[in-house]
This record gives sequence, structure tokens and C-alpha cells, in this order.
Amino acid sequence: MTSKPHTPLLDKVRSPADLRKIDESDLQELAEDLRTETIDAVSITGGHLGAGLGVVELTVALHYVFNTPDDKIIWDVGHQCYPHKILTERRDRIRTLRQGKGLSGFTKRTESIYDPFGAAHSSTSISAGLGMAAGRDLKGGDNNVIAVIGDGAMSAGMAYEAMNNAGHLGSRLIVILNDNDMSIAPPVGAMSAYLAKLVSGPTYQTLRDAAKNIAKNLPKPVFEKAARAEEYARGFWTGGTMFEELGFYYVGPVDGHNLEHLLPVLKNVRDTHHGPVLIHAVTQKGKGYGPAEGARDKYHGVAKFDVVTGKQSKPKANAPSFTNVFATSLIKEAEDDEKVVAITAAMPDGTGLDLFGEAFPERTYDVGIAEQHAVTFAAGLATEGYKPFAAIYSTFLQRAYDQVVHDVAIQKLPVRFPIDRAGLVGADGPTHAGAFDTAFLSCLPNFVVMAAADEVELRHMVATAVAYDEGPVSFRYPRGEGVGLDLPERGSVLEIGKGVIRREGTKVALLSFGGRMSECLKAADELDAAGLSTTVADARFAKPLDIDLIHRLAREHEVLVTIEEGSIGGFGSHVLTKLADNGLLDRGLKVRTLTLPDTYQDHDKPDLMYANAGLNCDGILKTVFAALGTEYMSAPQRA
Ligand SMILES: Cc1ncc(C[n+]2csc(CCOP(=O)(O)OP(=O)(O)O)c2C)c(N)n1
Repeated sequence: MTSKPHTPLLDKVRSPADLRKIDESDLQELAEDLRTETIDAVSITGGHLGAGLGVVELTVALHYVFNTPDDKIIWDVGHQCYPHKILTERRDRIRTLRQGKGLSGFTKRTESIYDPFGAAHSSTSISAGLGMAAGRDLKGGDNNVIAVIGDGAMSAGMAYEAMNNAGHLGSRLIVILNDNDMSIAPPVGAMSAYLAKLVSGPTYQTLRDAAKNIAKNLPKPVFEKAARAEEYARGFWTGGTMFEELGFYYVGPVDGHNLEHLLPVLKNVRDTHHGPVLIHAVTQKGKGYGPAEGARDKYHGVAKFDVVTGKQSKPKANAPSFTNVFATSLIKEAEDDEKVVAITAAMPDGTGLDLFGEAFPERTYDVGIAEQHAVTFAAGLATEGYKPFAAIYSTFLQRAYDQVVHDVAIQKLPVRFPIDRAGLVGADGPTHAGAFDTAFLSCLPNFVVMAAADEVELRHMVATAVAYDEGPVSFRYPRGEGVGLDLPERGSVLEIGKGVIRREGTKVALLSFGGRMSECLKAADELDAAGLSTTVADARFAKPLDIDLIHRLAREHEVLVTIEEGSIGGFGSHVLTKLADNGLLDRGLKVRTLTLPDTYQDHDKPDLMYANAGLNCDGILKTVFAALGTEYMSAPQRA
């Protein structure tokens, strides 16, 4: 006898409207299908896995109970949205996640009507949701707005600013606190301790056990009775006071994997509440997939992997990553200088400060997802004579700009800013691109702004930043590996505001700021081979500029090209301004500035993104030939 192949229930669900036709008693099975599909898709694409697995049941329950897309679900950060994408008409493209021209790894308004708000940076969902709720109220609408926010994201001030405002406005808004007791790293801070207290209490534990028994012993229709779960939770529980004080009606804690609990709670909230409500759902990051559940980071972000073993296929690195070089360099410096301290905003692994923290636990501060606070906290440390390194990715530093200006730069406080993920980052797309820091820092009086051409330069810049105590200093470096150079044991202190010539030529000058140096050197080889003698210089500093070097390059060459992996308004713009102000453009010098384009580039392989931006060897050659009025031919064409 042949058994009938199992047809996943998920095959019947293309959209939330299909989902709502399914019998409530089958939803758990659907959730299992959804989990399997999510795991399978991410095993092929890589990406964020643990967070999505933790909200599978919540995703099913939300789309089942609420009338999406008229009711709006806003996923904070958006990295947990893969199951949501599968249920919202994107299953056929789910295996293109994070690939060129494929689905974004986050929510994106242009991608789907089910994504009412784009995200990728954390802690924005309550503000956005409240704005939508206020807009609805002005229009006299009656749709629901639901913001789903993680306990990690709850460490950011913005979430509290929004809750404070929500309590005041009193608009109907549902916030679901997805408490998995994890950020990327274990969560930190008093808020995390508070939530832990709420869920570790005997009442919640008793409720969980009771729920298990209900599920086990009662026929399905009776689980409507478990609708009272919310009331149990509220009635028994004295917690949640903090949220109540902020003006929210607190419900929970609720087991976020138990549909028999979730569905009635969501229905009750949908049907009976009129102001802001916070549902505290307890979930497990990586839920339902052994390798993720057992992993230290709960598979927050993964490479492609084997579903059976969970083994990730990471390409073998030929050189240490810039992140690692930063961390080991800082550790070396800190061994000799006890004033060196380091700060991360919930990214110890990503910034390399996990290593620093192992070496100097008492000199390392993880402040949670709180970049604004991280910067001003660092400023405070600087006033006490410490040498704070506030290690924040370029993209996340955007959030702390006023703190950088007002608390650090104006007071000339010597806070050091190691800026990882400078330039394009690939699969995470435009929200994570490190595009703007050179522009937004090099316009600030008092700042020293550096960029590392390679890993050796990075080592020097760490040493330079330790030594420079006159005011704020930043140094940026790209994602990924260095170029494979031998590293000196210790970095040398660079002269502030001085660049260096890497090779001498006479006709074309390539002036690089940052990690495009290797492409410049390749281009110089080709230009030399084409009879165009080429100088390559590493500017090292966008502020202060090396005026002597720039003048020399301008005087001694026919073409001067600046290259940087940053937006317009950065290094090249400053060079141009200086050249113009000093009259060096008056004599026919052909200057070109290569920057990232004035668009938000969609996610793709970094090399392709750089090629599209014209920031590779080919782009440099094209620019030089165009400046000279000669037709460009690639090497194979010339041969
Ligand atoms: C402003 C900002 N800083 C840092 C990050 C990097 N980041 C992405 S997810 C994450 C952890 C989020 O934790 P939580 O909200 O608890 O969600 P979970 O992944 O546990 O579901 C962090 C720090 C970010 N996205 N935005």
C-alpha cells in the first residue's frame, strides 16, 4: 500500500485571506509548515533565522485574527519578517531573499502592501505605529495598528518616547512585546531584568503548566474558554506596572508559541480595547529548530546551511576581517594604556568588542541598542580622562548624530569612533550601507576623520586614535576581510592630516580615501600599461585634509580622481572645495570625484554593487579615459 504524499497546508495559503479560511484547529499544523518553509528558505539564502523562527505562531495568529493589510502590522527591525513574507503573497520568491533583485531581508513598503513600514534599524515600530494610529483617527478610520517589538529593541530610548506619547494620545494601538530574552547577544540592562522578573514569577510558570494541561485534556472547541488566559494573566499578575504607568493596558505574559493562548488574547484585544495595549508575549529565539535553539546566538544571522546538521557553509577567509584587526589592535593598545575603554550598542560580536571584553571585562560597556546614549556616555567617560572607543557601525551612528555634534564635537571631547561597515554591505541593503559618515563627520569643526585603506592602515589608525587626545577622531573600515597583508605587531602613530603616496606617476593621480585602494592600484597597473603614468595616493584623512599633497597632485598631473566608498559631500567634495578655493581648478586640471551614487542601492553582492557604483577598477579606468577624452577599452578588448 502506498501512502499519500503529505500536502502541506501551507500550499493552500497564498495570502492572509486564504489563511483566514483555515479551521482554527489546523493552525498549529500550518505553523509547523511555515517553520519548515522558513528554515528551508534560509538554508538556501542565508540571513536572519532565529528571530523569524521565534515568531512563527505569532505571525500566524496575527494574520488570522487581524484583517491585514487593512489592519497594519509593523515588525520592528524587520529581520523576523520571513514567515510574514511567506504568508503575504511572497512565498514564490522567498528563496530570493537577500539575493540581487530578490526580496529584501527586511520589511519594505515598495515590496508589498502587507509591509506598511520599512525597517532594519531597531526600535522605530511604536513611533511609526502611533503615527499610523493618529492618522487613522484623524481620518475617522477604524483599522487596527499592531507594532511587534523585541525585548532587545526595547532598550532604545525611541521606544519609550513613543510609549510616553501613546499614553498621552490614548489612540488605539497594540504593541506586542516579543520577549525572547535575547538581542543579538544576550540582552543587557535594567529593562531586560524587569522583563525577566515578569516571566520568571511563579504565576506565569503556573499558567504555562495550566495551558499545557488545557491543550492536552480538552477538546478543541473548549479552548475558547482558554480565552480567559488573558484575564488569568492580568488577574493573577501584579507585574507590568511600568507599562501601565506609561498609559498602556498590560496583558501578559502570554506564551507566544501557544496558539490556544495567543488567539483568544488577540481577539479580546482586537474587540474590546480602545486605547494603547501592550501584550507581553514570551517566545524563544530559534524555536523549533534544534541547531538554532542550541546556538549561543540562537542563529540570529546565518550563512547558507545544511538543514539536517545545521552546519553553516562559510567561505574560508584568506585574511582576518577588518573587525578582527580592529579588536586585536585595540587590545594591544589597551594593554599599555589603562585609560582605553570600549563601548558597544548591543553589537559585541559585530564590532569585535566581544574579544576586547574577554581581555578587559571591566573596561567594556555594552549599553544595549542605544547608540545615542552610547555616544554621550562615551563623552562622559572622556571628561573623566578616559579614552573611550565608541564602536558603532556607520549606519547606526546616524542615529546618534546630535550626540556626536552637541555632546562630543562642540566640547572637543576626545571620543574615538571606530566605524565598521563603511561602504556597501551587500545582502543587508541600503538600510545598512555605510554611506554617509564621512559626509556627516567631516563637516564638523574639531573632528579628525580617517579611513583605512587596508588592515595595516587600520592598525596604525587604532594606535593614532589612542595617541590623539585633542578632540574627537573617527576611523572607518569596510565589512569583510582585509587584503591579506602581514600585520605589524603594533600600529604606528600617524601624523594627523598627512596622506601618503603609494606609487609615483606623472599624468594621472588617483587619490583614495578608504578601502578602494586595492582597486586604485589595479587601475594604476592598467593605466600604466596603456601609457598613462599614474600616481596613487592614500589620503588617510578627510579632515584635516593634506593640503600639500593635494596641491602637489593637482600641480603635477593632468587628471586627478578622488575615490571613496561614501556619499557625495564627503572626501571628494572637500578636496574639490579646497582646489577651487585655492585656485587650482583655474589651470585646466581635470578633476573627477568618484563616490557612491545619489540613490539607495538595493541589496546585492558587494562587488556588483561597487561595479554599479563605478567604484571598482573598471569604473576608475572609465572615469580617467572619459576625463582625457579617450575611449575606454577594457584589458581584454585592448589585447
Ligand atoms: C539602531 C540599531 N542598532 C543595532 C541594530 C542591530 N540589531 C539588529 S537586530 C538586533 C537585536 C534585536 O533584538 P530584539 O529586538 O530582542 O529582537 P530579536 O532578534 O531577539 O527577535 C540588533 C542589535 C539595529 N538593527 N538597529
